[in-house]
Amino acid sequence: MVNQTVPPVGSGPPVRAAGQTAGEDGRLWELARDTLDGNWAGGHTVPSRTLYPHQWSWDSAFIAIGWAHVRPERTWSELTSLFRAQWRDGRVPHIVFNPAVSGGAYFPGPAFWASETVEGAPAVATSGLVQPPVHALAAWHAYRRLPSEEGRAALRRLYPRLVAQQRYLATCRDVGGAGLASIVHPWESGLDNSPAWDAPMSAVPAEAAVMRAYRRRDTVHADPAHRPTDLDYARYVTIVTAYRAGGYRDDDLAERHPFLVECPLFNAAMGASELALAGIAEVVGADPGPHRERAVRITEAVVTRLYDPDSGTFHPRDLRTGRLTPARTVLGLTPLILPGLPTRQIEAVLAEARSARFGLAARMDRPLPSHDRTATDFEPLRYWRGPSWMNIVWLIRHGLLAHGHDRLAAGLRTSMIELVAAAGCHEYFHPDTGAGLGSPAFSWTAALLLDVLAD
Ligand code: 2M8
Repeated sequence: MVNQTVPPVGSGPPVRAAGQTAGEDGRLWELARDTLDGNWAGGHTVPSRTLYPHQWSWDSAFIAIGWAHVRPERTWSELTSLFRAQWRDGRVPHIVFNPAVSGGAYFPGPAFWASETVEGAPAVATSGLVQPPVHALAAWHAYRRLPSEEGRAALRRLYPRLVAQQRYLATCRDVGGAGLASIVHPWESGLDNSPAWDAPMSAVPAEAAVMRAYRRRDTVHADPAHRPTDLDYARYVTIVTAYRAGGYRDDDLAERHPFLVECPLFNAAMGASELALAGIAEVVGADPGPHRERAVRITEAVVTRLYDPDSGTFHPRDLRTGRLTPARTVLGLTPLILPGLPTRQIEAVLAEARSARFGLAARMDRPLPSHDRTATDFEPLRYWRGPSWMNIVWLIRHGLLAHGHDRLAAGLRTSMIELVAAAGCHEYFHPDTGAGLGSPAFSWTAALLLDVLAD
């Protein structure tokens, strides 16, 4: 049995929404607020004006946390606009397309997804995939930061939608039948080209030539050497094409779908969100009990299905082969966000995090990488194959706090602040030098910086 007595990520005493801090922190505060303001599109925030000109699902959850510190009303607009695009089956799409932005501004755009042809999709064009369910966790964290009547009203509106989101994942996506959700595309993990997906992706039939029919837009705005490869994109397109051909239905995924994986972060987020929902349920007058029970069951399933005693860390399980994928990526550390994680796994993951692979310390000498820095396929410049990302660092920091590792959590907080102080609100950071990479004005970096500055 796992224990559930530790408060979930995002709980703790409500904190004053900081803001007017002096000196260097004040400069960073203004930079972060201005970055968010610059990306505000009226009703929602784009992750980046150039690379990602629409609304992204898990970005919006992190962004909502940042808005709570500077323009609290936008926290609730951000989440409300995202959930307005929820499908009838409960899925929250990973992209909500802004009809005012040209269809060609992002690949793959609305015409590729063709959501309007699917029954149960919303009126607005969306993708058919999902992203890690960090939304209940974000809503609860933001509310705890600044409890208000407006926040309570928003939680009352959001609660049934958040419940439907979790229900979709726990039922339609439980392809393995063990109580975990499967992702059907690397984009659903949020860590698109992580080495964690190399093994399952190598089985997806695709050739780089597939991309001759399309035009990538990301490489217009970012250095191609810092992005997924054309072969990655060929496979991304092939997997979406297969899912779309089945009307984005989930009923026979096991028989026909080329990519089916149980991801540790995705499922840890699902478990942590159940605990957040228990908190929200208390505020809105619903029963928190079933949420707590589900959190226990998900935690147990994450441990049983995704922990490898030989490596001492968590790995995704590839349902096509039944095996855990071998790479030791930062995904392996993320079950720390589960307050009920058993001591054995906490200790193992801490050892992994503190090893030369990730270098976690009370005083970090380099940023936390997204992949094992001792691995031969570690790529310090290429997206999720090495660079450091704020949202992952923020989640792991909260996991450390939930388990009482305050000094290590402080190491991550300082590292986040130092990265932005030196490089700005970049999308990701070089894991050795801290140089800024990707978009230079990236929303979740700004949002989560505000949140750690406020601590
Ligand atoms: C990245 O993913 C999108 C596809 O969803 C892309 O590369 O075009 C990822 O970093 C993902 O985690 C993120 O949500 C998205 C928008 O910031 O960009």
